[in-house]
Amino acid sequence: MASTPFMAPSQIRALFSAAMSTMYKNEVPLYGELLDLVAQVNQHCLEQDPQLEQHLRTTHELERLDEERHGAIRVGTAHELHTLRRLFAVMGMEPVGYYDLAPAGVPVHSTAFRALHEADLRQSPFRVFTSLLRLELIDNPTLRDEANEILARRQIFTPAALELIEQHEKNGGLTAEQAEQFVTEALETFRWHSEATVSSAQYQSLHDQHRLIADVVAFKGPHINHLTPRTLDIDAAQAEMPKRGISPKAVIEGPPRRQQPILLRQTSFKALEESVRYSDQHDTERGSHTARFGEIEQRGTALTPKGRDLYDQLLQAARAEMNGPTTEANADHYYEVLERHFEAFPDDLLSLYQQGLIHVTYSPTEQGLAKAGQFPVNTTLDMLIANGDVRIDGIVYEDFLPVSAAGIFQSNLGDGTTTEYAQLSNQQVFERDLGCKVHDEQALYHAQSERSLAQTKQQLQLA
Ligand code: OOG
Ligand code: NI
Repeated sequence: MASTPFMAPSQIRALFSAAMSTMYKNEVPLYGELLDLVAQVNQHCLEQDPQLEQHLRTTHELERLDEERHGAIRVGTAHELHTLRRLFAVMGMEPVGYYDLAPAGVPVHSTAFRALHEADLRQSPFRVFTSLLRLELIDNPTLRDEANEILARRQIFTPAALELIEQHEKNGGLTAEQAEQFVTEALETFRWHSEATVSSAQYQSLHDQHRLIADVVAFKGPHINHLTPRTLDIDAAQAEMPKRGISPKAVIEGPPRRQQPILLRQTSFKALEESVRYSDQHDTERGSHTARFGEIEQRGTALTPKGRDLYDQLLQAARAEMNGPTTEANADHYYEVLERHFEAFPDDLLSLYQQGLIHVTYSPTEQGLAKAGQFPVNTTLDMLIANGDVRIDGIVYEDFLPVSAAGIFQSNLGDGTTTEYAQLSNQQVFERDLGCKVHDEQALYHAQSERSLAQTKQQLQLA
């Protein structure tokens, strides 16, 4: 390969992810505790389950496990979102998926910035769930104008970051030296600022409209609001949290516990009370704001559209049966209901695959490789799998779930009443603001599966 003077975007992303983790550990000490807890749970899982270890090794997930995390930010204007897209592009992160949170009472729509190709994900799977506030959902016109004005006045990127983004666009990359400077400068956008851009009274009226609106509008930047490590056993992690003085939300979001984990299961703990200073406060006066929290997730296999439809349908049915919010008091009942509904979702790899519910990668086994070039012409893929000449592995889900995300938002915004927003989702408007279309995650998983199949056929010398 021709060498370029530039640092690989995946390497910049890995640097940024590590720098972000260090910054967050300093800002939110409980995050360090969380990393500790997850490392301990993961080690235990790997020791107990050699098959799991084998799977993670085959799929190269093991090597990225300790580095794996996602963060989340919320921005206020189309221009901020647009510039973020350019910033993430420097690190090889592109918008994947469209998430509309308005139906769940959260006035934002979102995408996830991440690497697209498995080779890049392997180097750094770092992702950022990025939400744009939908000010048009504020029903008070005076407040809406005021929020717009406040947002129009702020600049969330440093001049050097903007300059380096331009360099990247103009030259097609950044040198190692520029990349390091870029990481330092980009980090400034995600840092916590305790000085509010608004007075206490303004903060209060923004907050009264929606806590999220205050969080986005009242501060100098879109502080990273959580950073989530990946655990191999979220139930164990959830049970361990209280023992370490962390109190998790009432229930784990997503599918129930299964033999073959699917999609994404998540839990979080409450935001911290931050001391802030409003613009009308004197040196020693302080107010408070809750914004930042901790979260843990367990990732399972990506579902096909057919699998996803079944998941959505079963989750919906379970929630309908609950007929109200899940709380500490009904958590056990909720899990019971959820598990009962999910009995309709096959729970072994082969059935999941045969019924077209999951995305998989194919790889030749030792046994298969030994027979390379000797397979009869009419050999089918199903035969190869059944004979143990080809192995299938579920592709890890790299994305997010809107219902879970809404649950995470809600648990950290306080238990106030949820607003029903009538306005429909608007992917076109989001993409216009973003400056490009979001990638379709289904197409990405499908392409990865096809790549592995082509490679397997080639290795086995099949037509
Ligand atoms: C984002 C919440 C969504 C997840 O993991 O689903 C999220 C936010 O609170 O800004 O991070
Ligand atoms: Ni999250």
